[in-house]
Amino acid sequence: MHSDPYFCPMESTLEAVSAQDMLSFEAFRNSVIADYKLAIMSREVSLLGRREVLTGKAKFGIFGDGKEVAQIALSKFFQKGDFRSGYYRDQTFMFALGVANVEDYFSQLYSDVHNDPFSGGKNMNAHFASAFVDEKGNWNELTQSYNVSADIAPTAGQMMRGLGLAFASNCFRNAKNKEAFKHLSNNGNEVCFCTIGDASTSEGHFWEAINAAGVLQVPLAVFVYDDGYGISVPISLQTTKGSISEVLKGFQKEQNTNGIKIYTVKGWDYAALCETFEEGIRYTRETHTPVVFHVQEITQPQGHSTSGSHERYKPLERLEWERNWDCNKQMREWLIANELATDEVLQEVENEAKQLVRADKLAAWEKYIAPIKEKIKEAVALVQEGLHETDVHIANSLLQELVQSKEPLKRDIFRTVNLILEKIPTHSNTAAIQTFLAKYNEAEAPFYSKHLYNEGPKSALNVSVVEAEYANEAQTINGYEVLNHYFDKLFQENPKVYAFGEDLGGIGDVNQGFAGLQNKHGIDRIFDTGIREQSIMGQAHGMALRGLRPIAEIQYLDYLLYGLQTLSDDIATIHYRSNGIQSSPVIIRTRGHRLEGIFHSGSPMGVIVNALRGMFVCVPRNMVQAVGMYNTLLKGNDPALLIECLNGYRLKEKMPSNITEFTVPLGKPEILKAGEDVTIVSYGSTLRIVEDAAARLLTMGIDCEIIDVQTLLPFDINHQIVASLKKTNRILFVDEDVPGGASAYMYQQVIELQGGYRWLDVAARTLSSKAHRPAFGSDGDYFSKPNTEEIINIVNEMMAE
Ligand SMILES: Cc1ncc(C[n+]2csc(CCOP(=O)(O)OP(=O)(O)O)c2C)c(N)n1
Ligand SMILES: [Mg+2]
Repeated sequence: MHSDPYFCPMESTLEAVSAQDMLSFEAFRNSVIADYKLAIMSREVSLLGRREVLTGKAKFGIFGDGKEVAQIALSKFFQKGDFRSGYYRDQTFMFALGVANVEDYFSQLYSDVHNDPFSGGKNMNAHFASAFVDEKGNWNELTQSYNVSADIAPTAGQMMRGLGLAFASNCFRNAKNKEAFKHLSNNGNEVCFCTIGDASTSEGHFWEAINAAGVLQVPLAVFVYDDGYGISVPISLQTTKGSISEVLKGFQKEQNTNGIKIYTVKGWDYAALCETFEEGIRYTRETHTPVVFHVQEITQPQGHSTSGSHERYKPLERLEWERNWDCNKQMREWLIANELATDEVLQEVENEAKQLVRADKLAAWEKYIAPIKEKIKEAVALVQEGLHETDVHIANSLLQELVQSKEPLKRDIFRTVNLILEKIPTHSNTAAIQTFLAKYNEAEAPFYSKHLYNEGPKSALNVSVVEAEYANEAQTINGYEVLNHYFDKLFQENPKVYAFGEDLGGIGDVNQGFAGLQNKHGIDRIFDTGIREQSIMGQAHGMALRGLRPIAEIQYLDYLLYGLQTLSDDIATIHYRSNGIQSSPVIIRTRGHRLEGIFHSGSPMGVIVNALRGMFVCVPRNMVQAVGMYNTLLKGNDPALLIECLNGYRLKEKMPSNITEFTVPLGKPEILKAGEDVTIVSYGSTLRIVEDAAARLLTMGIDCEIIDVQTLLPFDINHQIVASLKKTNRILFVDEDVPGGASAYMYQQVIELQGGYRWLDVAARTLSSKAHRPAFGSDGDYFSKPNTEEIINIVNEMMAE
């Protein structure tokens, strides 16, 4: 043990004490006092953190005060290999595990891109993450670490991911080839700890996840910190009967039923918390029955965040009650009452804890500010060098503010120095100053944008192209049969691949891509889910974070909106917001574009490309192209959405012989028909309309070049489309999204980004669906979506212009 008996290593206190020591009263006492010290340290972090924001050193702060004791207790039962999917109140939990220390905490509060280990300055404070992948994108030995999935701010979003992280334990426990997963799991014994505030249980996410967990029977431990408020709105307006454990009672597991186990415990009662969590966590670890701990009577001494004060909405009696039932105060009284420590000892512990926090906070600030101050010195020297006497006053008055600022930002340097150059255009050192600014920008700007996608060996963009091969006697079969053969072979070859969704297991999906494959490859790998798109996304996300390769279905593209929050806020941002230390290579498989009816023919591609930056969006025109894209995606670490054409499953295609090997590169359009007069750019099902129109236009003497973009994210990386435009000088973008949707996106990419405007002889045009959802029936389709005649008319207009 450490020489300081109350040493609190930011590590689980139980581990610091040997099993034998634990038996001794002394060791027990020291461990409890170390816990108290950690509670005090964490409280001091909250107090000082708030002050840093109020004095201008940080932009915003949200803290875990009032939740210290509960988190110390729960951290004792968090083992190596376990996962956390939590929210912004968990600092004490993170300190107790050693995933965070005080210095790290403040580095994130200062949005220090160079020293925030959780997000590289991208995420708000108290949004934690631990490394799941190494720099090359390989999964770490997750059985050896405390695993913290990167936090998000949207309330209850963590429930979806938590469900998936827990579900992965089931996959590992049921896996036939355990050897393949040895570094990822210890026989599925890992519990996912999911923390949430009382008010956030009002979200649909909470209920969807709880229901799914009860059905699936996963090792999910949900901790509801009940402080009676969601910002200012009291629990009476949030939760039926004002109690989450009361209303959850119908989910309670009974003999011979599935369900969840529910515990209640007071957030200030250290001994009861330890006892309750020990029992519940052991139970879920062993049985995979989910547990919910309703942690009641929690307080929030500083109010919700730095954005407001709780005196505005909490009644005086509540404020008084919170002061008395503060968990740290209660723990202190409990220590004294049980003769575990005297007042003097605790005072000493408290003083020391506070000093440690202050020193670490200062160290984080110095680390953050010193390089900025260095840059200010450099800038000042460059400005003053060769400064004409008449300009001294103006330069100095601008520099003064920068030099005197206690909390200068990088942007202040750019602003001040640029202002000086604007005001002193004849400055003799202008060139050197501009070089300084450019270099500084070049050095710093990438930190704010990097890691949106994998860039190294696990980038799908670096996957080498393997052409599809066809045997002489290659069969021509239905599109869905191509997929079926493919998935069959894929599941034989790759034990990490799982597939699931509504109607995917028993009947093999609504279009038979998986028909017969559950029987062949097992119900553990190919299975049905309830109708719950959001948590299907979360289920896939958690599995992927733990090193599996899920293919999760959204039955029809129209229903992607139900899963969009998890996709957009969580999956698409995970690599970016964790600064590259976590990856979620989910493949979301869906089918869409034109078929029949308002809710089965949608193609909201503009919504998708705008919401899913950080994912790839693949729009293959047929099933062979789809297979090639699946192969490419499975070699990379980024998440992707792949939309199969609903009306393509019964079209005939030739089946490649190297079905699990050939790849279709992402971001590389394909010219489907060469032509001289006009370039038509499209994707997916609409291409068949475009091809029809082009054939008729050819008989009129107009030769169209048809380009399939193949993927919308990424889009035409090598600028092949502008090369076509250089030849034809006319361009039309066609899709079946609303006007100004993905057609406008393609237009922007080619006309602006690729500089296509320089090659236009006539105005570039877009043709999309009407602004409304598609009306029912084939005529509904004809009059709602772009049709052959419209394309012919537009091209004729363009040729006549
Ligand atoms: C989807 C969403 N809506 C609103 C917010 C703004 N917001 C942040 S925290 C919060 C209250 C959460 O209360 P509770 O779940 O009880 O957690 P507590 O902060 O009390 O610990 C709200 C409304 C958000 N972050 N996400
Ligand atoms: Mg609350």
